[in-house]
Amino acid sequence: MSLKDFPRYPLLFGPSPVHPLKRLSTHLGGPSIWAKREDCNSGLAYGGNKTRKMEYIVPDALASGADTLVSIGGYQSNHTRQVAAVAAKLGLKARLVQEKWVDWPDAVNDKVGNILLSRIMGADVRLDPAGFDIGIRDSWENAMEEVRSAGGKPYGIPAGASVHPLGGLGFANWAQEVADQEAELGVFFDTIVVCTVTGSTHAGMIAGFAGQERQRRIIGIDASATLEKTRDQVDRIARNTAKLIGLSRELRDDEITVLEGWAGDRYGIPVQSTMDAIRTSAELEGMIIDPVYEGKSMAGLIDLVQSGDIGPTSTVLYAHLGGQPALNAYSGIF
Ligand code: 1AC
Repeated sequence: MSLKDFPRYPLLFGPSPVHPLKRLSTHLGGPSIWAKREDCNSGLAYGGNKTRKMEYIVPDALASGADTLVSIGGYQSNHTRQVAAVAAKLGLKARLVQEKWVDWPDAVNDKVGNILLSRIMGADVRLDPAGFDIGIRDSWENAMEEVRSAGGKPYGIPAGASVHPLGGLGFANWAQEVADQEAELGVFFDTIVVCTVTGSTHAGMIAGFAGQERQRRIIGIDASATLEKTRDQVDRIARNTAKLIGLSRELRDDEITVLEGWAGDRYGIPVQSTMDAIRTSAELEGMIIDPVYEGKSMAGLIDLVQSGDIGPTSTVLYAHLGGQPALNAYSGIF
């Protein structure tokens, strides 16, 4: 079985844009830095990385005869917002468990940004006081039971669509898309930088690039602040996805890199380097990134360039995953 054998329901405009970040590259004085923009990959509620994953999950959801997508995330989950958008597009209901993953003192944290968009799209949004955890949660299983008891047919999508058996396929396909864009543009990205929390974005890339057998580093920057859980999850999903898409060898341990140092102490809480990275991207490139995911991965990228870990002759692709609607819930920091 290869990636092409999995049914895919089109939700994206097409390949997401790839473009150079010239002023950022000049500012950092070394490698050539580019971005691939999942924040403008689709017309569904500002798109994002989960929309790409949903392309491979929707066929299974439709085949199951479900009438309700049930998912989970924090109050400012990008994932649940994208599930709400896909449900609206398909004419399904969305039941969303929004846990208090981040204890953030912004009065409108549970009212603006992603959660506002989910409400506008008609999702049944329920707040839950539980804190951050990337694992499978009782609240999510209970939500599916409630849908069943009310006579509905739920289809469960775990946090970030990550531990869903098909959750890595969307980004395995991203890796193929990158290879096609490299051929068109005449570049080779020897280094990919991506934020990682629930793991399947990063893991899917690892599996997808492994099949290309070219020498490149895929650097996951941890933003979970629960490093070992994220590392284990990336490892598991990458290996599972590699098998699914028919990689003819085991992944090597050195293909799975999750770096710590930019998450701060807790998921969802920006630290100084996050804020600096957000301002740098905005002021030099007009590229808006967020305080939970991309601000942390961009802080990692900047430090890795400045320390020489990413060398001056590298060509780097920064994966923008589309987290920025959460900015509304963090206005206080600016
Ligand atoms: C953590 C999965 C995640 C979200 O938006 O809920 N990125």
